[in-house]
Amino acid sequence: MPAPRDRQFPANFIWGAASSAFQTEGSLDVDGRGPSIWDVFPRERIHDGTDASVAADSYRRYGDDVALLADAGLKAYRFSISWSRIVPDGSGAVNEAGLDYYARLVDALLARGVAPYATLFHWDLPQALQERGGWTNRETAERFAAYADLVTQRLGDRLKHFVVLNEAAVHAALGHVTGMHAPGLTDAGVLGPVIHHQNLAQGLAIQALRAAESDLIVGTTMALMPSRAEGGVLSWFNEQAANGFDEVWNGAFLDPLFRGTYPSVPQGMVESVLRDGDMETIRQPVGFLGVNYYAPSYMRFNLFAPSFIEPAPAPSGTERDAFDRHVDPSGLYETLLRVRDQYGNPPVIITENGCSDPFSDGPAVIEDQFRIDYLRQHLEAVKSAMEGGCDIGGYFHWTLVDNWEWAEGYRSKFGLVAHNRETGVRTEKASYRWFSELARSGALDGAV
Ligand code: GCO
Repeated sequence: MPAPRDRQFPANFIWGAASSAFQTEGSLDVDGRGPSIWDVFPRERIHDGTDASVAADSYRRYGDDVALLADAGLKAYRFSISWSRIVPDGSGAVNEAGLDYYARLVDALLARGVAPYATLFHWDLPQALQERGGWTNRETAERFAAYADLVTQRLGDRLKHFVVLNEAAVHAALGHVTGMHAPGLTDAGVLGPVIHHQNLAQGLAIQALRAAESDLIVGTTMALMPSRAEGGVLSWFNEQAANGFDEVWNGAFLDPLFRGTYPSVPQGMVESVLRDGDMETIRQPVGFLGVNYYAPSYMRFNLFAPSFIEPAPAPSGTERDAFDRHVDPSGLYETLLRVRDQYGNPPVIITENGCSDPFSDGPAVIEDQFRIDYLRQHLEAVKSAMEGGCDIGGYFHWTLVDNWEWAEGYRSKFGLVAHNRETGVRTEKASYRWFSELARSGALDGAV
């Protein structure tokens, strides 16, 4: 990866922060919200045995979040809308109180000059839809489009930026194959249908959004990562494994959206649910592609693993974060160039990037130099990619306030700001101040 030629981001580059409803809002039982798949996911499968009933308490303290964003000079906030706050059973009656919450949040952001970017689905499917098969059921895609239409009808006069889906690959694989996430299934046989119905939902929703308001900027977000093969004597086999994984993890979402086709491995997995016309529905122009990046993956061949593919450890000696993820900004650079070269150089926004404190049930690390270092390295990769011609318009840090990290519960903390769940006090970390200076000046400090 080349070093950036200079360290100044353009003046119109969008600096923001990202979050999601279930991880952040808390107040799960108020104002008519219906249960989602994460509400019923067993507590025993959360590492610290917690639930998200408090989270960052943002349902009640969203005003504090808005002040933190605006005071930092951030120009945008990516949050997600909880489907089950708005349509508690996934289809049918609309819950006005749920819509009101998001209207208040959007208005508060706009009043402070922070552009709202709303993700429509960040993994918290209404439980009532799961009981009808969730994403294995084609109907869920239609219900999603109806919900997306409702949101734009009601908020689209003020809310102009949408991220349709968040990381469909993670939801498909961790929720339906490994069982680490809700709905907690361990059935590789449903992977194809879950992938395809999310893609279809996305296509239908993009069409609905565009029909409802013509001036919306509609994107979608993917968890893109290079799939690298373990070396050694089996390296040829490992390459095949890594390529197969890449087709399912990255290609199964990029190719349908930008080319209207599936790569060969996922094609075989979706065939049973693919209908005439689906690929035309899925292939849609987007205002931007959201790229979430944390680390590359390493894969290898194993004769005894399902589909002969299993994760491999990162090469020894590489730096790791608290998740044991390999800290490797070159994977971000490589991903951005791939999008440039293979998918027609669409406008891109980095919709998530960041790192966790070391896992701990104790308080957050306030002097978080490791986070500043991580961000600086990854932003160098972004800048180098821009200098290489990638059309990258913004960078959203994951996340603003420490929140509830899915199966890790509260023991993983990604925020620029700490949150004391007993007192509600939010404490700015060193990274908050650093990121704020960057957002104001656009100048990445430190030597190249
Ligand atoms: C994602 C996840 C986030 C996680 C983050 C850190 O979109 O990847 O949505 O919810 O909190 O990735 O692991």
